[in-house]
Amino acid sequence: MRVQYLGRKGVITSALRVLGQLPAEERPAQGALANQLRTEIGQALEEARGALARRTLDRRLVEETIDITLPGYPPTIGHPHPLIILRNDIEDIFAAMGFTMSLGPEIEDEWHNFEALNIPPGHPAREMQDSFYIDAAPTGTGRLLLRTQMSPVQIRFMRAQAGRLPVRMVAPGRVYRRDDDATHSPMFHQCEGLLVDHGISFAHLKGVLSALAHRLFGPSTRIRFRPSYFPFTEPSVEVDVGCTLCNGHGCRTCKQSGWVEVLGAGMVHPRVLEAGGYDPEEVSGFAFGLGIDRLAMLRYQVDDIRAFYEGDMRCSEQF
Ligand code: 2U9
Repeated sequence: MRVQYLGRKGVITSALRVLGQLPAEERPAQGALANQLRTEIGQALEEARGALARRTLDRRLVEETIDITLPGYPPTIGHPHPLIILRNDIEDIFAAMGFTMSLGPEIEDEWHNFEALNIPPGHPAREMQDSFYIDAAPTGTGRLLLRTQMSPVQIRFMRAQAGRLPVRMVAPGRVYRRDDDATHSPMFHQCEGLLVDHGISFAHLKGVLSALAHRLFGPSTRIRFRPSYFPFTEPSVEVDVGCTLCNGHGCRTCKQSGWVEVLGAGMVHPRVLEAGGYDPEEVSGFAFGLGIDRLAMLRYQVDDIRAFYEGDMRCSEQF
């Protein structure tokens, strides 16, 4: 409308331009009229422009209102790691059976990590290829290393108990070995347990480990014991559970056998009891060790241990 009336070829502009062609006596009146029209149209246009601008602003204010009463986006707060979920479950099961928890140091000495466990100098498990030794001056109890198992924690616990009975404890935690592939990580998790008292027999061991398997994998889970060897237990067994994935029919996880190995265990070796400050003529005990990572792979059907160590939230959030 501005162009139509006030533009260079607009109605008012043209009227002003032809003033000169009018008779002289008409010019002042027509000129005044045209100027008045130009002013009024100009004002009307300004008003309309202002009204449009206000309307646009009003509409934007309505459309772009932020409703502060709506719930916000929840912040990302992380998720328990599957290994920690399983470790907590194991801790709860043993706590319910009266076991105390003990953690111990991750940096150990050779005496607690090997010698006290009946693994003498020269034993292949002590080789540099298997263990992470620390570049520091040896202590009175041997070189320092990252613990390769949770057993030294139990030696420390027994010695702190100073002969008191019963010794009934579990030690869950990180252990370190020079291994790195789809089923081995240089740092992994174990839970070991120990019960020492008068008259402890292999039957007690079977009862406690059956209870563990039933609570972890369900009451119909079967377990079986196979003879084995560990320096710190005699006799020693490896413990299998009926494969929970195929119900014992055979699958990839159990290598078609229907059974998967989940634990090692045995009656504490007399020399190990002695190293802990207990008299093997007076008391006996059983011990066991399980790999938490391996158990988690089985429980959650994860076939590469590295999935647990990549720190990808999309992995943890599934459990
Ligand atoms: C003391 C006495 C005895 C702990 C034991 C095992 C058997 C065992 C392995 C399971 C899978 C380690 O992670 S793994 O490779 N452990 O088979 N551990 S008996 O025996 C002890 C410990 C402490 C004082």
